[in-house]
Amino acid sequence: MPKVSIIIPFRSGEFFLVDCLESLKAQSFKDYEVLLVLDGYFGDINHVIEPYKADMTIRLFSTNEEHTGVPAARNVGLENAEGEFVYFLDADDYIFEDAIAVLLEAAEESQEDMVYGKFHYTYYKRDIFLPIYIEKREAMIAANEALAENGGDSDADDDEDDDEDEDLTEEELAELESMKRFRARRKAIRRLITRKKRFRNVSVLNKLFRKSKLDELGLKFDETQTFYSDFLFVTMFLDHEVNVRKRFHAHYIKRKHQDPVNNPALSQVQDERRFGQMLEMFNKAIDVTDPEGTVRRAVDHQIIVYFTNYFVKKLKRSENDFWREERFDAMRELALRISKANLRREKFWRRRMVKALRNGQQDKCVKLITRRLAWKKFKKMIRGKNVLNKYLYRRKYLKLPISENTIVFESFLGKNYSDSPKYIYEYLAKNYPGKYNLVWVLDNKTKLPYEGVKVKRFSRKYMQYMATAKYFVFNMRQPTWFKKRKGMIFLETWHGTPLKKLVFDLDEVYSASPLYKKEVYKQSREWDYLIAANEFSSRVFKSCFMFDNPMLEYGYPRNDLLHSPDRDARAEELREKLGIPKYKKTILYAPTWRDDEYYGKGQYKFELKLNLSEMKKALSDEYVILLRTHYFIADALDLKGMEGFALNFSKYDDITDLYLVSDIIITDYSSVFFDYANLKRPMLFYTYDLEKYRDVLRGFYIDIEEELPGPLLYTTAEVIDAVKNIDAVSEKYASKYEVFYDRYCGWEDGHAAENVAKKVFGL
Ligand code: C2G
Repeated sequence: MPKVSIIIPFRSGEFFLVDCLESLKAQSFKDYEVLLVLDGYFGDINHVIEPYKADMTIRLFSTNEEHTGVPAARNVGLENAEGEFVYFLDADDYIFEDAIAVLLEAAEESQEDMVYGKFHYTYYKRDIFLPIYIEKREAMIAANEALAENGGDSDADDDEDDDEDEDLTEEELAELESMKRFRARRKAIRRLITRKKRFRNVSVLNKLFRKSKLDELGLKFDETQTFYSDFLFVTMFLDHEVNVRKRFHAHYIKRKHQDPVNNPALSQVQDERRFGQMLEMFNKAIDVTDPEGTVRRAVDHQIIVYFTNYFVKKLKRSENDFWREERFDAMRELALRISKANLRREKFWRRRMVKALRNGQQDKCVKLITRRLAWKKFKKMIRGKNVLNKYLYRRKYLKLPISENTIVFESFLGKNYSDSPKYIYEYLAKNYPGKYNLVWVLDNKTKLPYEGVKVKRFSRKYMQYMATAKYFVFNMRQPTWFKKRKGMIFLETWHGTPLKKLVFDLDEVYSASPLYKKEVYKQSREWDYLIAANEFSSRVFKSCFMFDNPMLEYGYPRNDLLHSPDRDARAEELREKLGIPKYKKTILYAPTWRDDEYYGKGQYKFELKLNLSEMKKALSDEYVILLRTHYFIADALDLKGMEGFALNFSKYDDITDLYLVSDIIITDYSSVFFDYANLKRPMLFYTYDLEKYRDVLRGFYIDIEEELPGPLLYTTAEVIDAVKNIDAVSEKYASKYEVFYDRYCGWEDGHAAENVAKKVFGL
């Protein structure tokens, strides 16, 4: 008989399940069985679990037609579990390699009925999350140890100090023990129910239950509950005199789903039945729990929080009678069941709201929440002016009429004057002077070369234009709060041919921004046109953005200059303007950013891995190097000692100018090479972290070893060698270059801006 039965319901997402099973395979504790309960899954499960059968016992079950859903699946698991303990795990999550061992040790040590561990939430898959987290965890353990030495408790486990109990009589010891048990249970109720920000987060996961205790209590999951059966299970369990303990060194990683559009987690499902089920759940919880007990207090608190934080807001916003009548009454019925003593424990503003509800005073509820929201907004407003501007956007500017001839241009979030929006703007300004009101969102000091207005991002003027312009030409996503009004036209130029997988083509999202897929889905619905520089981009964009509107297949406006007849003359001028020594050749180094190295949202780190002093020694007689970091990079390059050899153009507006003045480009996984290829000049790829970048962080659309028209290089020495032998390198890659050029630059004819503008503005 195994010691522990691990119950995993499974419906979909084999990719997730593999990570979950990998984490079980890595467990230090081996005496467990896995009960995998299929629930409406029709794929080939054997194919997924076969590789794990040698490492663990996996028993397969499935729910039947009359009993479906996660609660039913868990009940099947409970009925068939043979272990002394049961542990619930979700197929899309994974656990630390010592999680089971840690919980079990505590459970056995002092005859616990349940031991619970800690949760972490992440979008990351296992092999990304673990190394990052382990580093953090070690620091945390060290901090906890230091704290324990100083007599603190913090988040460390509740290890009771048994030494102090040595002089006590047996009776006293028993009493002390029972007090400790009582306190541990009360703490658990607070942690596992009361303090959960949302009641739907009350969960059976990462808890090791003694099976005999569950049998004794006759506990099962409520199969009528699709959404909240965990809440009932946990409240019912804790309402009994059970022995529980926490073990925060047992880590459970809860995967947040980053594709709520195609693959929502249960908590992301919008379902009309939720409200009814919630009421039923709370009513049942009230029915079965001790009216005077701590669990009941926790349940009452969750009802109150739900009403005051969520329901009243719905009530205020909702124009439909559903919330105002039927639901209000049902909510009132429930609120009448809250115990007076428990209500007294709540904050004053909450108490008032619940009282109004209990009295059936709907208008008073709305008045109270309106006042509270206004107060909160006011507090926020006096903290930041952007909030005030956004408020004006919503309340005032959106009510102004749309300005039919205004076009707003934005490139790289207002960081510079560049990319396709720049060339579309220049085409319009040169060819249709005075016809449009041209507005640039620009945070730097660049002066517009033609007519137009400059506004700072998030300024009041900007908000006004965002609310009233008819046209928008952006190369990145618009803000999430942007409201596309009827009649507005949004041209998304995007900012490169995709090499790295994007949005809906990504299995995983590793960037810092949460809810990425949902956001992009909403935003891309608002794009009326999208530009594709080549047939490949057109195909990828349709899939990665789930984009169905017109794709403008004219090449990239930003590359027009690279095909212009006067490009050489322009390059000469630019070299002088940029201070590039006359008789030197130039290498442009333009790497991309790394998803996993950041300080905060949009603030990425960059460590220069090219050894510039070696390059200077070997190449400075003939070359200078132009350095250009990605616009997300917050780190400034340290170029001490590199004077005369390395020039930093990271803040320069438009990279197209830098392409023009360079003889060779070195990049990595940046889309810059698709554009640079238009010049047919040599390209080198310094891909020192290829495996991590391609296989772990991103995934590529193309096989770069096959397709790239230049060598992949891994050390500075290799880069120097390639530069020294650049003619031989070019010759070696000549035929690949031709194929590459046809594929990715074939549509470029120097007239993309014109063609796009004619189409979008009906010229
Ligand atoms: N860029 C730049 N300097 C760099 C890197 C990039 O000016 N050192 C500009 C180029 O115009 C490039 C664009 O930013 O084409 C996009 O940069 P990528 O490195 O390709 O990365 P990312 O911003 O993630 O965009 O489909 C394109 C993808 O979305 C990639």
